[in-house]
Amino acid sequence: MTNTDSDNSREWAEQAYALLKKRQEEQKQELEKQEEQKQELEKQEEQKQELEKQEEQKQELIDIPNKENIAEPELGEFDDNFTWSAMVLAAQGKKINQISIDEIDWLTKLRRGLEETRKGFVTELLDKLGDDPLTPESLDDLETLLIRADVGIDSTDKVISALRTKLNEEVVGGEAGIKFLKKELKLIIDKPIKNSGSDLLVPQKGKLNVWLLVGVNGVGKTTTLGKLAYLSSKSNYKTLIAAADTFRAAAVEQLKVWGDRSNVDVISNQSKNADPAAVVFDAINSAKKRNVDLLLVDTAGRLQTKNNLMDELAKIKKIIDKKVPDAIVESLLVLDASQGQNGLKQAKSFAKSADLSGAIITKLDGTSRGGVSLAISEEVNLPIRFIGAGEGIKDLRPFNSYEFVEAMLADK
Ligand SMILES: Nc1nc2c(ncn2[C@@H]2O[C@H](COP(=O)(O)OP(=O)(O)OP(=O)(O)O)[C@@H](O)[C@H]2O)c(=O)[nH]1
Ligand SMILES: [Mg+2]
Repeated sequence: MTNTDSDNSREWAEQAYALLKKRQEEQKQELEKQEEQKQELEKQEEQKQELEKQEEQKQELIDIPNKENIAEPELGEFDDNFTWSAMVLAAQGKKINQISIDEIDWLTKLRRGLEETRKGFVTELLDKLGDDPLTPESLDDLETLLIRADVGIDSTDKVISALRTKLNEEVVGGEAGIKFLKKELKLIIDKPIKNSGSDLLVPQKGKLNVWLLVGVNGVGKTTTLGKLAYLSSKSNYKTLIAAADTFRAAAVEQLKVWGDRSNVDVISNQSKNADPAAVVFDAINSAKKRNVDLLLVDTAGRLQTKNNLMDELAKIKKIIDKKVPDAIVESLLVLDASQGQNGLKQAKSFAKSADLSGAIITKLDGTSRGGVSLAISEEVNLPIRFIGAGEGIKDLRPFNSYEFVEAMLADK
């Protein structure tokens, strides 16, 4: 190789190097550009999700029924609903001058709410029975209908065998059959209530009562708590709310709306990932200072980590036991009636680990599965304490088994 050759090849190599370097530089820049674009896209996606979340939360707040629900209901028509409701009240010993529009309004709602349950059940049963006495075949039909209404196998067995025994002893007409059925269903629902020692759940005066509302997400815990705050403060119990669902960002706002409506304060901790037990700790301090009768605790239906809901509840309970050992604590499982058998499953699993003292059945309006209340009583042995039939602040009442069974089996 001559010198010139070597000079040339050096020059060539330099050029090649420069070219490769440039290409590599360009590739690097291209990669950086792609990375930037990717990050920009990710950012946009995050912003979009954040906006969607905000919109969802806003929607939830909008979904909370407005204040007009607190207005006194107006007396409706003198119709079938009124007559039925008045008769149900009269049958319980109410005098004419003791009946309020509120009560009529509620019973009308309850009866309407259970219409779907009734339709697939009593109406069909009455059609089948006609005016004829009950036969073993009609008992088979009844069995199917009860199971279909989510009354549960155990309750159904109990009722059917009681009817069968009666049928062996005497002739039972259609109307008498329904009457007997109502009595049997009421017995099933009343058993855990009687066992609990108190027919009606009310806060005990002179003590701090703490009611924890527990249950899976979306069943109506927060809404029920809002309605309970209203009932309680209207009944002159000094009431306070603890916002111990620290998972859902909108939960505190949702509670504050309910609190405002019933003039009940909400104790919360707005910081991200606040500890629910710490919120309860603060709330108990406030409750003691203010001489509160009833502290209502909203809990999460789902958590950010996989740690168990039950562990979280246990932690909350521990705090209560430690800080106010003489408090009267109620753990009330909230169940969505429209979930039927799934609700029963939830009740069984919560009952196993969460030391429940009662159940609240919500969303009885517009479901065909009100019968699940019987399964809860019979199979989980939980006293039903309140029922909800609507999204308004007044759409929750203490549970009354007579009214419930009458509404479930109302025959017109
Ligand atoms: N129709 C009807 N809707 C109800 C009733 N109770 C609650 N809801 C509605 O059910 C939805 C969920 O209620 P929430 O009270 O937020 O349920 P939650 O159990 O607190 O839900 P999480 O906090 O997500 O676990 C809301 O849209 C409520 O308005 C009821 O009795 N009837
Ligand atoms: Mg909630």
